[in-house]
Amino acid sequence: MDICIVGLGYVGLPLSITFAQAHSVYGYDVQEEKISLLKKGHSYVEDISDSDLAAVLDTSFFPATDPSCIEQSEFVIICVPTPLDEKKCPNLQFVKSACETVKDYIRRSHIIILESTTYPGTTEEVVIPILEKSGLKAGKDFGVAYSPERIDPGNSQYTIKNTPKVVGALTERDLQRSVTLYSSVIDTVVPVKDIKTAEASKILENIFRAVNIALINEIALIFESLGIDVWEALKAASSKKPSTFMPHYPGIGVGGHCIPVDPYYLAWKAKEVGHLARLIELSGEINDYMPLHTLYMILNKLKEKRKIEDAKVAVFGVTYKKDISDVRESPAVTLIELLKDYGIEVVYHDPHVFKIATKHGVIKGLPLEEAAKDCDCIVFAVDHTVFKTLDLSRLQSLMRTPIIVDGKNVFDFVEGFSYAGIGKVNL
Ligand code: SAJ
Repeated sequence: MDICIVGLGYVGLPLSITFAQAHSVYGYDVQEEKISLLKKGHSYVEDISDSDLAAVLDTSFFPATDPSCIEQSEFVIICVPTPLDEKKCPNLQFVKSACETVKDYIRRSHIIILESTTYPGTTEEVVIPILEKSGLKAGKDFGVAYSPERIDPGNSQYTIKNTPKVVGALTERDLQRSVTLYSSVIDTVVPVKDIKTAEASKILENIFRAVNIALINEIALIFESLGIDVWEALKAASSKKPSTFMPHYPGIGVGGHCIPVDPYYLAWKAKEVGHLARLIELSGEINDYMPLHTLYMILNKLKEKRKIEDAKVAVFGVTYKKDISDVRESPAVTLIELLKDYGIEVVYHDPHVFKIATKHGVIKGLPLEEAAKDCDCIVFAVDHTVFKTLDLSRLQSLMRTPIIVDGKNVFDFVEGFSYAGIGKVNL
């Protein structure tokens, strides 16, 4: 089977490499720099090594800037971003432009599959009308399916191959062909009754996560004021059988391409049919509040020792979650912007991230000791594994004021520091 993957990001590239184990795969992307990097054997996606790429490059994986590769394929899988606009409404520009390209090369017996996370109805209300501008009819001349991506960046335990793949399609035949395709490289495929069910399953799983994270963030704030360590309470609550308690953990906010975004896709669609997604939107507000709560925690600690305007803060960790280099929607970047809004000198250290773009401009990361030197507070915004074994006495000797604000329970308690943490007992 020849396959064309449209969009070679953190989903499309790993999916291409996975399919290339068993099929011929064209990888098409509008960003020529991505294609030229791939052609030189360089992967820009952390989960794909250059050796993973080398194993299939030009033998079963063919990066292309020419969209005519779409026509030569039997299956066309669209993996493009589905962000929000500034009003937190769905921004389907990338899906639409990908479909506008695909329609120019669509042919009979094609199967077109969307993998981007989106609101139920997108495939039938947005994708198919654009594809049918070709003059061909969906379900009759070409097939259509939806199969949500379930990539967990940085997770080497759960891969594309061993993560069950949900598939919904326009017709029974489209479903069979899509199930056969995915089953050729993925251990478990979960066919569902139709496209909307498949779209709904993904948005449901991500909203479940976002709401549960908001719940534990809210409880963390309450427990801080009650002098209860929420992390200890979570350990105890998790001792129940897993089916009745699924632990989620507080932090300085939620980041990434999914959790801060996807709930608003359904909230927007719900309004179209007269529903206010109150719990979903409230969860987003609670999660969005967490960087502000962290800021107040820092200011409260600093004011005991230093004039705010004279203070220097070092943020340790700027990615959206631990042990990866992705900073998309990172709450740590939001926190850095808030600190700078207060005129506080901010530096950061993150072994995974060389520089970050903020509304105050680009900030380059500093090596650990340089970041700590003469600072008045170190904020652990991310629980990178390497942070857990830091030499705190060394850090203390470098700092001007030994204050630690711990966003992710990196440390239990630290001798010789003034310590506060999200969800911790803060004296
Ligand atoms: N987070 C918390 N507390 C938690 C879990 C996560 O604050 O208990 C924060 C993280 O720090 C991060 C954000 O939420 O900032 C998102 O965390 P995540 O683990 O959901 O990270 P993602 O977005 O990489 O999760 C991906 C998503 N997969 C896809 O979108 C395809 C998500 O839907 C999956 O649930 C997750 O992988 C997974 O664990 O599989």
